[in-house]
Amino acid sequence: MTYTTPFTKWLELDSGKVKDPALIQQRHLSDLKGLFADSEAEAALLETNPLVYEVYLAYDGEAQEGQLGYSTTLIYPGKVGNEYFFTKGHYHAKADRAELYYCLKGEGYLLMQSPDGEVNAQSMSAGAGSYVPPYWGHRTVNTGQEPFVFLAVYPADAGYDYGSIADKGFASILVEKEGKAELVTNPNAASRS
Ligand code: S6P
Ligand code: ZN
Repeated sequence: MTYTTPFTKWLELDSGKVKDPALIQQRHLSDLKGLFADSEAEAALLETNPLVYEVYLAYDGEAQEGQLGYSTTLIYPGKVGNEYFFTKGHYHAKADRAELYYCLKGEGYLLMQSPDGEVNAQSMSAGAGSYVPPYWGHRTVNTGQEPFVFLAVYPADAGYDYGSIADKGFASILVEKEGKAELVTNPNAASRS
């Protein structure tokens, strides 16, 4: 038996970034193509192709059962049409793996969807510790004016299943209406299923 040596990674509270990350992943709008409801607004914004979010991986737990992975995600403020910037969203490849999100900065929502289509949206701001139960697909959405930053802690063998959300989207989306975030039915979700 070999034991993993304990360690500490620093999460910089001002920036939301991890010091000495194992990996930085950047997602521009082109990486999310087809996911926003307003395809004309999406095409127009693709000309400047803004950075939508970044993931700072602290540790991947070598994808081993029993280990934990953890990372921070920074979603920048912005919208495509009236729909707020979001992460791609995924189910876990090992679907029964749960996850914990802890908000460090900004404001947004953790949008979840069960395999039978039930939608749940948790409002998050600094201090919120929101739980993603086993089997629920999850996406985060920045509904504020500043970066929305959270720590994610998850079983290292959870993995990612992006396929069904990329194909069908979430049943609900978060849009700005009269200056406020509102959860509405995704006009494209039904036509894609
Ligand atoms: C991993 C966890 C997060 C996301 C990150 C980006 O299980 O849920 O670290 O990977 O927020 O989202 P996405 O949907 O692009 O992986
Ligand atoms: Zn996850």
